[in-house]
Amino acid sequence: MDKHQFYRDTWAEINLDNISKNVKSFKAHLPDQKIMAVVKANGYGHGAYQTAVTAIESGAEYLAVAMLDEALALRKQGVSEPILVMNRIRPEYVSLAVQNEVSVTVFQKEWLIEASAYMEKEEKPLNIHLKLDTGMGRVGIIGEEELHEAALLIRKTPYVVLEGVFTHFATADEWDSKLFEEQRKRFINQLGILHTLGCKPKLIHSANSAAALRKVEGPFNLVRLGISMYGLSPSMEMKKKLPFPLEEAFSLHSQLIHVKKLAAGDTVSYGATYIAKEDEWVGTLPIGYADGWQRRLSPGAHVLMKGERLPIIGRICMDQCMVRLPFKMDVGEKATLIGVQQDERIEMDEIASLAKTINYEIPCLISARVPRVFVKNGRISENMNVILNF
Ligand code: PMH
Repeated sequence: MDKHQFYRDTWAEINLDNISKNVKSFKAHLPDQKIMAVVKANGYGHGAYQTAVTAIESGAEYLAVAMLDEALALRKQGVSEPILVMNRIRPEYVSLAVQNEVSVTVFQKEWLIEASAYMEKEEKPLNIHLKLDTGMGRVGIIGEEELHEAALLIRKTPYVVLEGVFTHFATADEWDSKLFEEQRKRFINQLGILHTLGCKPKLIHSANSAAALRKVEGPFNLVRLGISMYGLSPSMEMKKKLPFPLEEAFSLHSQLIHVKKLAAGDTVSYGATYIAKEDEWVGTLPIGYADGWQRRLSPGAHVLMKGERLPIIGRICMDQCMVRLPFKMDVGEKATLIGVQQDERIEMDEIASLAKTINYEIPCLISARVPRVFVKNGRISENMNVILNF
């Protein structure tokens, strides 16, 4: 059995050509910056490996993930470019990072002390990126004293190379944010302190997609691109001010598995919340909340079939949901839940708004049950089916 094959009638299509276009657009927008492709959380649901390879082919030079497991998975699949783990790894796993040439994020002096106990026998250096908290309030070195201590410790810890220093913005996607400007200034100030302490990292980075789109100013030489590499705007506010078009890479599709005619008074799904007013054609799609097609999307969400917008009716079940059809359609008819059919489009932002969340969350939540079909150079290049990937 081919582990990449899939047998269900629901799939996500990942257009790698669009990811490539987006990376190239950023490269043209910021010719002096290196690009770090953020492929954590399975590439925001788009497939970490395929996205990473495409981003690298299109001009990115670095990769970033949230945790060591994600970095090791990429190494196992043969990715050899530099990878940064942006969250804390346990000090005892430091040799795994070294052996696999994975850079790690440091924001605690205790971590350096503990980790150094595991490093003495290592042949290769440990590359670290020092994370400074300038206002995100998540992780990072805060204040001058902590910064001094960390810098001195880094300098005297053997086998440690300060490859990078970075911070993360909390409000880069809000056009008039004061905090964004304050964070930028604090970071530049802290970089000055590090410099006087003799710390001169190769990479200095602060920008996420939003900051990269609006071109944050400073002595930075790398941007960490996540959401907009996938063709999505970091916020609705930024969407109106994009310096170049972004091409959405993720689309979601299914096919009718059943079609029936209801009579007035017949009901649909759990709770019988939908009641037919007249004779109506209804189709069943094999996608539900266990696939990340959230229950709260109905009522409200539509699907595209034969280029028309049709409403999902009744409650979304675990594996199925129902669509009101304008006329009888055949089992096997394609439905697009996110994406384009003819002149109609359902954007990720529409689904995010119905789910009362941000676009980031929607592809991340489309679960491993939904196979990914990758399109590269205009044709299907491969499939990913995690369920059969034993
Ligand atoms: N850098 C760090 C440290 C991040 O946490 C993220 C995204 C990015 C870069 C990329 O940001 P972008 O996708 O806006 O370009 N992290 C998250 C997060 O933790 N929750 O949502 C996005």
